[in-house]
Amino acid sequence: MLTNNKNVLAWVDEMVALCKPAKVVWLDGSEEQLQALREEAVSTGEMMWLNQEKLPGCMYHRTAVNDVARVEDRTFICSTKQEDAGPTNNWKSPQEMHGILTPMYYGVMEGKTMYVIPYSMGPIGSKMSKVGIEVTDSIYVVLNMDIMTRIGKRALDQLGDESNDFVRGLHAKADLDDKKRYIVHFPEENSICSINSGYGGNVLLGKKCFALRIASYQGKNEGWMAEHMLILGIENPQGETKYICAAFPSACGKTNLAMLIPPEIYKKQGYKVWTVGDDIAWLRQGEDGRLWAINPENGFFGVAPGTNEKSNPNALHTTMKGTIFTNVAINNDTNTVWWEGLDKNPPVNATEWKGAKVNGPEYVAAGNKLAHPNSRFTAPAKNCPCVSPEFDNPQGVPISAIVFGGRRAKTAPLVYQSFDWNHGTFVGSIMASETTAAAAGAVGVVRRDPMAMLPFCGYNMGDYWQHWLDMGAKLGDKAPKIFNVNWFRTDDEGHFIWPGFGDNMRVLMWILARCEGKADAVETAIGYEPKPEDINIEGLKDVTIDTIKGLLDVDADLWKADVASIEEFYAKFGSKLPAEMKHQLEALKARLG
Ligand code: GTP
Ligand code: SPV
Ligand code: MN
Repeated sequence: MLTNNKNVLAWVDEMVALCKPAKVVWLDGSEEQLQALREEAVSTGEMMWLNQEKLPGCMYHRTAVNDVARVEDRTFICSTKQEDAGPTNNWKSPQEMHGILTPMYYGVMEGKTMYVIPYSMGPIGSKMSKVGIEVTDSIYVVLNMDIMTRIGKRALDQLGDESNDFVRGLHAKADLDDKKRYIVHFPEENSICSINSGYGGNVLLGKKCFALRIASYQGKNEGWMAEHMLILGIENPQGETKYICAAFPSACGKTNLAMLIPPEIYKKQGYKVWTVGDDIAWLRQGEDGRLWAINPENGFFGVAPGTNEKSNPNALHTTMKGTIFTNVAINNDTNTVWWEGLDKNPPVNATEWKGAKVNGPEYVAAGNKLAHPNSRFTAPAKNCPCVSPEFDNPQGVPISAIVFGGRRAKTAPLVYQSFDWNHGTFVGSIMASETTAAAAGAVGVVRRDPMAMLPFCGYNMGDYWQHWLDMGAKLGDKAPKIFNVNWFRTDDEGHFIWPGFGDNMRVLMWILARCEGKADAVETAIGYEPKPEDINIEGLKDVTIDTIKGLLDVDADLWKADVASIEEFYAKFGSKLPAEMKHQLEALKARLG
């Protein structure tokens, strides 16, 4: 027995009685147990070993073809009152939803093994960490949770023998029937139910389900924040490190920014970049009054396509051992992996992500993709060449700046700073971005995605904005400064104008200079912008000061059109829209003239 905690034991008994597995296995976190599970998954064909010389410890998994991304239309927040889920979430009453789910789970694990995974979100021993238990019938889930969280006895020890403060997660693959797929959160019951999926964000219940949807609700009640944010540190030549959090929607560049390689001009001066997190931040006011962040995760569940030696060498190196690849393509000559954007040489002897053997170059030339656009790697954070020395620090790191951003072909400029925290909250609330392959549905459609939390806020988004305002009031003059960036402006031919990736550091340097009161700004209708000459373009080939001027241009007509769409969006929240947000919108309108 791994624990004497009666609450845990009683809940697991209840799950066993419901799902009726043939066998129950508790994950203790030992390497022997995990290795035996890897071998078992290989023996059943659920997973495959990759080339163990080139990619030691790395494995491959293919999901069902209908099960490759998060499913927002099948995701529910089941609070007692519908208004507590709000207009941006699907809702059913807990009673009705349990009525739907319970029969689906009844006997769902007959003849199978139930794995009980105790895990900690956040470093063991941190006051900011929280424990969850996930039960699942999938070894793939177990092995991913082992990389993404801190699993095993240490998590149960952290919980202790008495506490009932753990998030209950029930996952069953069932038939992988997408019509019966449900990703359901009961914030008031501290529980999550997932069924009929085997894809990451739907089934690794510590991640989006707990660390964002349930945790955002807990954060509102307990006075802290759970955000869809990367955390990175920039160390200056004097050895001082400043930390930035950034919220971008799914597949909009968090992993890439978190692991960026400084451009030569900064590298040679001695600047370094450290990765604390690439997807989720939990933020709390520290004793010193500042805002401190931990990364609740222990690994990276990153987008594979587009990752290469030039765009993100740190991510690439992170995936070279102990990594699980999902839905990428296989090079059958070497038993290694390939995806669009890795290099220009698709393998000739390839297996595409759905499992068909194809001639890679011909297949790609015919307009097909070898890897699924949302194919991913699950890699241990400790592999990352630039993982922060503070990664496991139970105190977290102090945050100087919060950055919002999305994919916008026009409207949003390269960077601007909010006038203050409340205006910054407004800036976050009006974020809009083109949809990506990270969620099922159309790609490239602009939608409002406040704080990059549209699919992840576990309660009414209006209350969430109020919580942001309340946090700002608490932080006072110690609050981080808030900025907005856009790496994705395009020219008339649809090409990205800004080089992005490592060169994004040039923008972060202006942001940090602003935080330290060392850079000037120009006041515009939407916020403070850099003087074009304050974005360092030294060493950039195709970028001139005029390019920067263009990237910073604020088109009043586009913004007026945006205001109309913001008004429409805000109207959905009725009386839940904080008065302050209305004032902010009116003030923007006035400034636009
Ligand atoms: P999730 O894990 O889904 O939350 O995504 P993420 O925000 O971590 O996105 P990620 O860093 O994996 O980037 C997704 C895609 O955006 C990749 O295809 C990248 O190549 C592309 N991308 C990232 N940064 C930039 C950038 O600065 N410029 C351009 N043009 N593309 C970028
Ligand atoms: C995202 O979609 O924002 C992700 C991947 O980070 S998933 O875990 O699938 O949600
Ligand atoms: Mn994400």
